[in-house]
Amino acid sequence: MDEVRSRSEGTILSVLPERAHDLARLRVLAGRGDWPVVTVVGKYNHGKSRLLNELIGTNAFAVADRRETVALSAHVHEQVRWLDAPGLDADVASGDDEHAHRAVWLESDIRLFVHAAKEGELDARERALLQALRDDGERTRRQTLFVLSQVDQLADEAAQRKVEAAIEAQASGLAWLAVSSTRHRQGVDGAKKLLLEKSGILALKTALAQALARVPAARAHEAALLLGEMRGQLQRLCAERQDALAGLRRQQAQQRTRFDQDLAAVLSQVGGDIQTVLDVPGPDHSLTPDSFADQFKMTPGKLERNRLQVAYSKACIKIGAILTRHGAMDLPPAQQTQVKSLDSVMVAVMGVSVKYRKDLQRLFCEAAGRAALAQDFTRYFELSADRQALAARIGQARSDAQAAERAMAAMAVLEAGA
Ligand SMILES: Nc1nc2c(ncn2[C@@H]2O[C@H](COP(=O)(O)OP(=O)(O)OP(=O)(O)O)[C@@H](O)[C@H]2O)c(=O)[nH]1
Ligand SMILES: [Mg+2]
Repeated sequence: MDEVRSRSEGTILSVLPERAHDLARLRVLAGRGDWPVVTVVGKYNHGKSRLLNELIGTNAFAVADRRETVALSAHVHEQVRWLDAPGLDADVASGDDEHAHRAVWLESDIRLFVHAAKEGELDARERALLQALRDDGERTRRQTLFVLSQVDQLADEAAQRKVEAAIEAQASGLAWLAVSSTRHRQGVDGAKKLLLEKSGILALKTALAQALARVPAARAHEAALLLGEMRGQLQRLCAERQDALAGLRRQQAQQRTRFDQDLAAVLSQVGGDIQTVLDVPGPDHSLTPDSFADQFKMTPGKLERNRLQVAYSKACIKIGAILTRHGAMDLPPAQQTQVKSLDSVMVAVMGVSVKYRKDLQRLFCEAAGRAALAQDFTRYFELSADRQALAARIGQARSDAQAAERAMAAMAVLEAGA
């Protein structure tokens, strides 16, 4: 099943590359049996790891007075997967932010946004991230709890109110939970109820329990949302690509119809013209060969051959005009020769030699001759650069449309596994 899913993801990804993250998230969501995931997010040294330790009651995560957490570490406790993530900022090259990003955006159901009270206001980066998380919450129903940490480091309650007011001004309507891990630890160790309460950890646990209860519904909502968005996007894409393909095919057919009509018209016209030239009474002098003595004289034979040559040239010019109009004058590259003047479709089809009456008759005035000409010219028309380019575009459009259809079919696999 997993292999089928991977293949389906790849098929969709090839068409919707911008959905890579959503596909990865859907894969996480499809791990139905998995515990809800709670992660921490915030700047380094703001007390994230220690907060998690207090929440689960063991020192599962490393705590230090310096940049400590550098990779993701997870600990399952009471049917929740707690995920410790590195702090944001500092060393961009280290890849810590990538871990944090993965925890926040890919793995977690609930985010604890941790900000140390002694730092005062949120900095620009924290504000942007908090806003992104709140926006995401609106959309996906993934929850973020804002935790003001290390409040014991402030002088008094008034100082705490001041910080809270400053943050409230930065992020209106934000609900926060003020906590002190230190107080909580002291409260637990000394069994001091008042300190425990003042630590804010109990209130945070209560808020977390409520948030955890909402996770199954939130996950269902998020999966349906992402799948629905992708299906809609693919539906539009399939329709667009089918339209594009149909449009190109229509263009191809219209071009061909116009060419066929123009060619049939010109062949019938030149057939008539030539028939008139051939329909002169009397002997066919064109067949009388000239003697050496006639070299510089105008003979009936020469006159007749000239007349035929002119009629033939006129026919070629008329046909040539149609070929030019339809972009079919030049030979396909494979057929081109050293002699550029011979590299034309006219020459390839008609040849260079002067025609005699019977040749002209056969070529232009008999149905079979005209059909043969039409067939030859049409073949070169289809081989012309523009027609070949259009055929290539149609091939590409067809495979694009097929890729979108395949992605649509692959959606069903993901939907079945959601
Ligand atoms: N006074 C006081 N100090 C705290 C509190 N919480 C954490 N600290 C201290 O702050 C320092 C940093 O704590 P960590 O939990 O390691 O901080 P972090 O946010 O995980 O840091 P990184 O992993 O580097 O991102 C440690 O020395 C902690 O003991 C608190 O509530 N009060
Ligand atoms: Mg840490």
